[in-house]
Amino acid sequence: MRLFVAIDLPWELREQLAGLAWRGIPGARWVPVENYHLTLRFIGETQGWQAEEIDHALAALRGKAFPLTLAGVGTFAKAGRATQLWAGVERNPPLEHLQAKIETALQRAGLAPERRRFVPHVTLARLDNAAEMKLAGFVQQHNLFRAEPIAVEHFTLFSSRLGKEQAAYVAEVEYPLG
Ligand code: 3AM
Repeated sequence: MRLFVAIDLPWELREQLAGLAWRGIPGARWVPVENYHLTLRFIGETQGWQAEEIDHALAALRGKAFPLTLAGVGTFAKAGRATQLWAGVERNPPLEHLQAKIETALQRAGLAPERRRFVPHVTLARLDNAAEMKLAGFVQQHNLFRAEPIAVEHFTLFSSRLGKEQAAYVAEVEYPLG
């Protein structure tokens, strides 16, 4: 099973994000509204027994509910090429704290440490050779985007099945935050 841990987003917020999707960027593959999420930790392929240990570790974690606000848009690039267009997250120490707790729990469950710095975001589109000018225009246009705050009251272990067009995500387990 291919797994990741993420924050599931309420429908109202998803619809607001979908409102940002814009046809004017050739090379952008927009994420469908049902797939929007905020990744806390990518896990990857796991065996059944390991998935169980991961579930136990996450279930044992005690975290607090907190508010979260999506704001701004940006891009990630690899080797000078933009690969992802995303909506950002306002500075959020409780979110970082939760992410760190999840990282610790998963390492205890036997996963290798995540080397990449946590940059909270919601991917809006994946990019294949998208024109820089169009991306810059998009970022400029939506720079002031700011959603209503949401209450994060659980986090979710998702499985992901890679499809031809888009991945299909299934919420496997929800872990409540107190
Ligand atoms: O939340 P986003 O969309 O940024 O790109 C994948 C997605 O990120 C990422 O995990 C999230 C849920 O699928 N992902 C996929 N393969 C990955 C890998 N090998 C990966 N992240 C790190 N390493």
